[in-house]
Amino acid sequence: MITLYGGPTPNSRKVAIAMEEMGLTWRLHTIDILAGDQFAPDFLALNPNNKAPVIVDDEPTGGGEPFVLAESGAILWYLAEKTGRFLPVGARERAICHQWLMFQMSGIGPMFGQNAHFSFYAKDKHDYSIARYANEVTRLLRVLDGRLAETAFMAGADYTIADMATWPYVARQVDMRAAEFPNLKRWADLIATRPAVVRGVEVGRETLRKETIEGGLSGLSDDQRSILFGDRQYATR
Ligand SMILES: N[C@@H](CCC(=O)N[C@@H](CS)C(=O)NCC(=O)O)C(=O)O
Repeated sequence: MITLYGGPTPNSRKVAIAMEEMGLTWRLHTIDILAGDQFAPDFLALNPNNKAPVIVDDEPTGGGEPFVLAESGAILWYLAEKTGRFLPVGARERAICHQWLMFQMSGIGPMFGQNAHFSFYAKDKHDYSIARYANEVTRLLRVLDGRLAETAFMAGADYTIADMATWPYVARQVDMRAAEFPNLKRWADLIATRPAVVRGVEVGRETLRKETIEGGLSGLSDDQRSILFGDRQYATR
């Protein structure tokens, strides 16, 4: 059994989708990041970086004690190696899959995150920061659209963990910008129909809050701001 510590956020969805795709048995341990669950001592013992997702695998590859792993990209890679699925076999193809997974982890994830922060969550609107990250989002979508003009999926002909990592971040953007990014639209629509994806995106749905972009964005309370972006986030522990 694998326990996923996470909630209804893009990074946890990547992992839920992967486990559904791979036919793994798993359960959710909800981490409600707007309530500050990520600072609970039990969670910090799993990930001192106070971020979800984290998995605990009771039957880890190679045996031994339950295995704890953080960072969604590392988790996807571990699960793909554990099951031998959604990872190309040849060395070059595998490296290309890794390349696109890193493109998500180092580009799309952080830049989309900062874009959401400065465009929506920040109380003080700062034009330069808004433009900087909006431009990065558009640039990254353009790169991905170009790649998907050449190949069916990000790593090549087959659906892999690189697609699972990226889809939860870009699906909504692509819906709103379909005319600009037709190749991305084709790819996103195809992935959206996969039964494992339909199940995976539901992870933690019951704790989805209207305060978040995902939930409709009604605005964060002062406590929630402190937890995510303020005193609580940056307190020395
Ligand atoms: N690089 C990490 C990022 C994880 C991350 O930012 N998680 C967010 C939710 S999507 C979180 O737990 N935030 C809580 C906090 O910042 O206190 C990964 O890919 O797993």
